[in-house]
Formats: sequence, C-alpha cells, structure tokens
Amino acid sequence: MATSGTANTGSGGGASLWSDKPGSGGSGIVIVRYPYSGPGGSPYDTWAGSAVFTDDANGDGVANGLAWILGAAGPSDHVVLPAPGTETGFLTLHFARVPDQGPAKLYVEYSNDLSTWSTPVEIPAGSDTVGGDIEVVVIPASPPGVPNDDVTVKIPTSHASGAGKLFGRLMATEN
Ligand SMILES: [Ca+2]
Repeated sequence: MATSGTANTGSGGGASLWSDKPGSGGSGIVIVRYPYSGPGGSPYDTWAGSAVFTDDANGDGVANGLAWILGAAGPSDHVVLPAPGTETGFLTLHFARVPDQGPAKLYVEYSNDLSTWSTPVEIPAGSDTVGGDIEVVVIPASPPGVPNDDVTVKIPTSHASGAGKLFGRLMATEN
C-alpha cells in the first residue's frame, strides 16, 4: 500500500497517470483531481479519442461508454461483460469498473419479465445499499497492480416473478 503519491494534475488530462513514491512517511489518502474540462477532456475522452459514448465502435452490442466503464482497453476491445451469479437471496452481477468515471454514471436495472424494467439506480463509488434494497460491494482499485474496482451488485430475489425469473442489466450515461 502506497503511503504517498503524486497525482498528475497537469493540462494533459492524465487520467491514467498516477505514480507512487517510496515511503516518505505520512499516511494514506491521496486525493486526485483530474482536469475534466481542460485539454484532454474527461477520463472517457482520454480513453475514447473521438469515439462517441453511445456508439458501438466494434459492433459487439456494448456501447463504447459502457465498455470503457467495464474496463475495455479501447473502443475496439471486446469487454468482459458482468458475470451473473446466484447467491442465496440475490441475483448478483460481478464486474470490473474503472476507478475514475469522471462525470459518467453507471446504473443497474432489474426486471422479472425482460419487458418492464425498474427505475435505474446509480451504482455508487463505494459499497452501499441503494434503491432501497440493492446491495453494492466495491473492492477499490489499487493501481497499478489492480487497475479497476471490483464491483458486485446484489439484487434481492424478492423482485423475481412468481416463476422465479429475475434479470439485471447495466446502463451508462456520459454525464
Ligand atoms: Ca462495443
């Protein structure tokens, strides 16, 4: 665990640049502020170049913006989709998430018939219960070795249909 660090807050929009310095004492929290509105733009813009957030550059069915949040290397990269799982009492979605979304937002929705979906609930930065009863567990990124957050979203099976069907999906917005 780094005890100190230096954030790149220069004008280049250095979303991926963060360097540790060997222990110079002090403790633990580094607050990094990126120049979202400066040259280089948001973390998404830095990743995407000219690829539009809502477009699907590689035609794999996952919009560029969502692919970025889920850790894709670039707009042409096929992202690893959330892995669904069942845990007693929950439908779970497990996925990687970039640690700095900038102004972008990630939401979860659920349905028991694939027709009517719940109101989107924003997935918070850290572990929390949101939308009344959706549990979010976040293991924060620890760059450079662990570049992305490890996120598990737990949707209670109380939202399932009488036949026991329950579906979850993610949605991203740029702002
Ligand atoms: Ca895509």
